[in-house]
Amino acid sequence: MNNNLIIIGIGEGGCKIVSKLDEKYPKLFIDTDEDVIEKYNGLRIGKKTCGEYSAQGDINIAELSLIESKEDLLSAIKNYDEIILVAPLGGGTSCGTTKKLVELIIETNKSVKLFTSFPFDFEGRVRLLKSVKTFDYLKQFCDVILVDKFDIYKIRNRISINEIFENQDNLFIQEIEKHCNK
Ligand SMILES: Nc1nc2c(ncn2[C@@H]2O[C@H](COP(=O)(O)OP(=O)(O)OP(=O)(O)O)[C@@H](O)[C@H]2O)c(=O)[nH]1
Ligand SMILES: [Mg+2]
Repeated sequence: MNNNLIIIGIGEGGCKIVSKLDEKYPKLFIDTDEDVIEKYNGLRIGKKTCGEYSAQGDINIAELSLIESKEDLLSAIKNYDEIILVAPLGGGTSCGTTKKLVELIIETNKSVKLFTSFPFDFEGRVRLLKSVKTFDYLKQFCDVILVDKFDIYKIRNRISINEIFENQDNLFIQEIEKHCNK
């Protein structure tokens, strides 16, 4: 493991996954959503841009939020030279903030890798379209590790959405651990 590595969860899904990773990793939780930030003791971005709300699915709002909080982010990552981002795509924050954060990190000449996933079919086409556009953009600029989607058809019994995401979290954790233990 690189001693100068930090793992950053972006958006609600990303923060939840990172919260489950081993405590030995330095971590940062970022979101536009005040409740999520309170839960994970993270950094709320875009206070002025979002007001009392979060980006609520809006990629542009999430991009502006990161721009608003650029200095806070730069200061949070200044002592690290390898940045691992964890952001399942589909949300406003996970797409918009990740785009702008990758651009920002590249400007600092630090190394950046993104662990991500596409939304499940049951989440609908709007989320999928946002994710595909964001994915295509991001892979031009950084290493993107696309975590396989948990195969819900493998399970014979009925499974709740929470259980699906718990399984998906485990797939993320395995991939991230594999990378960090190299
Ligand atoms: N692995 C995992 N993925 C999740 C979880 N919750 C949501 N996701 C995935 O993450 C994508 C983005 O959802 P969120 O993280 O809630 O979105 P957000 O980034 O907070 O975006 P906004 O709320 O729109 O600002 C979804 O489309 C899901 O595919 C979770 O608990 N675990
Ligand atoms: Mg959210």
